[in-house]
Amino acid sequence: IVEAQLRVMLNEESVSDQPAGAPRVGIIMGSDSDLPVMKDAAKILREFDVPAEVKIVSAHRTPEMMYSYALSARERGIQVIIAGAGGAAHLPGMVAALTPLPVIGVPVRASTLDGLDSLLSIVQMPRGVPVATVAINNATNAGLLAVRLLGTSDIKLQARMAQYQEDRRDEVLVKGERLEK
Ligand code: RP5
Repeated sequence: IVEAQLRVMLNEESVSDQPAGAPRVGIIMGSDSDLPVMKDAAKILREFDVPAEVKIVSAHRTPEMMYSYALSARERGIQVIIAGAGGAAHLPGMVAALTPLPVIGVPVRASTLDGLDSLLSIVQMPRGVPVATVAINNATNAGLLAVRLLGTSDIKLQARMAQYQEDRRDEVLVKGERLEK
């Protein structure tokens, strides 16, 4: 269901279809209410033709599923996990505790505390269990960081990231030139 919801969201923004192949990145989130934020990670991965899977896995509501997801991810070929959650956002940290894969945490602004609760829940991991935490609601950066991590052993992907950075730089320069005119 979440994949279908995601397709609808991404098609609205005319993004290309899911790239073929076994998923290399697992995008998980605590609730379907996180999808409007987390879709941005999927969008980036599609842009870079990195196959990804998207699932709802809750640390609190489906703890058994979280456990089996984290324990099986590596043997299924997943190389990076992006985990988004809001409020008492335990999902990224719990998953990081269960897998040797790199975990990127996305604090989702989901409550009356403006996302600060999610940010602190995700970023304040104890020594020994790292989660690479991006800014509140910044699933785009989570997608980009996943591409960079994969790029350390995939030179084609790394070259595409370098091109992406050049394109962003050019965009800024063009905007600057327009302002000066
Ligand atoms: C967390 O609680 C989810 O990650 C979500 O951000 C938040 C609220 O979930 P819902 O009540 O909208 O399902 O587990």
